[in-house]
Amino acid sequence: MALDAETLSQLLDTVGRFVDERLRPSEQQVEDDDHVPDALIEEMKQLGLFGLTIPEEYGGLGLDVTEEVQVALVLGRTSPAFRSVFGTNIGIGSQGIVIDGTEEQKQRYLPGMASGDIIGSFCLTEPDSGSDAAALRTTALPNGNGYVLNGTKRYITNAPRADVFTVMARTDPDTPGARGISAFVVDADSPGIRLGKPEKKMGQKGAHVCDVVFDDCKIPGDALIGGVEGQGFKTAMKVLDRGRLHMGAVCVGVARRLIGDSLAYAMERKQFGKPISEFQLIQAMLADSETECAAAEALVVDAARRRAAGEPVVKQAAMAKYFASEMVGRVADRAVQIHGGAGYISDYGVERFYRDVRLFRIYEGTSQIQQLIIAREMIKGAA
Ligand code: COS
Repeated sequence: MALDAETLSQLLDTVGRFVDERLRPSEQQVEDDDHVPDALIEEMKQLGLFGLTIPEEYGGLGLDVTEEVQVALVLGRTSPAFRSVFGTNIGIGSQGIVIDGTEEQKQRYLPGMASGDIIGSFCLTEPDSGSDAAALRTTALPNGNGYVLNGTKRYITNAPRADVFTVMARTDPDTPGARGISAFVVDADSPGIRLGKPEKKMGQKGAHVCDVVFDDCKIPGDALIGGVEGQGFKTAMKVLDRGRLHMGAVCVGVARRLIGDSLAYAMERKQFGKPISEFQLIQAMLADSETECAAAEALVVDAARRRAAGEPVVKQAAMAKYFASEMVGRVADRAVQIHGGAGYISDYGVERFYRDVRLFRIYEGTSQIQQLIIAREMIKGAA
């Protein structure tokens, strides 16, 4: 644990107040403008949200994964787009450097990421390689003392605002699959990098993704994460393991919000002369959501505790992300149903969450990839 119980409780209170008093009132505005106001981003910086998981010696709070999960549960109480502002800095955009970077790379990038002055982003997915991450085709071929990058990365979260990318690329085109892949930390202003235009998305308005195109982009040799070639796929997988626990916690947080909104609505809305919460068919939906949410939380918290204790949690992280993201999809669907016609109208915000949570079953590994990982770990364990 990085924090003592009292400090953690204060942090959770502070983040909770910020979520309830500053972020929730701006949800609809962010949806309408497709933009998170700069003033809120500044407050996120002041609160230290960009550095939650970055080690203290590099200016962050250095939360361990159990503490990170607690904060993510609180952040889930509002639109996921807010979390996305700093989500890559505390997750996939920084953890490659935290986990496998050289001391020089850590000193160069982590303090700026922790303060929010440097935005990090993670470039794994490509037009022809999503779930099959080891099939990526971007190359990083030797060039003098460095490398030259060529290829296209797709759906890259926060790329439009990024200052630095963690890029997985093939250093050895003759070695197919995972072994030929290396990870690099690449400054966004390097010559030869071009951004696509931000994609129009189903939900999570205010969070932006676009293509990142490398066209003879020359980078120095010390951009290689950890200074070792051929380790990039493993770096990406380790980053995703922690990221999946974080996402599981966010899903639980969002589900709690939707259950709270649904319960409040059901107790207030009257039909047939009484609040609809008194009807057993509504109660069944509330009860299913509450139970599934508690189960997901238990899974996430248990996986985080195991990881913090040093256990390998590849299977547990996949189970937590899989169950929690599917769970919040069902909870959001029931929330729309409980709200009835109002659930379909944007003023109530429920339809917005319904669209927002759809992504949780896709990014940082689809549900089908989580199933595959879980089963493979089971078979490996039994063999
Ligand atoms: N931690 C550390 N190392 C890992 C690992 C993990 N979680 N998962 C795999 N590895 C290692 C393996 O041990 C193996 O190493 P060796 O070659 O030394 O044995 C290597 O990485 C290759 O692993 P594997 O053979 O399992 O790779 P596969 O190509 O079969 O695929 C999956 C693995 C499907 C699990 C992977 O491609 C994946 O997670 N895909 C989804 C990608 C994703 O989440 N994308 C979302 C976009 S990024 S936001």
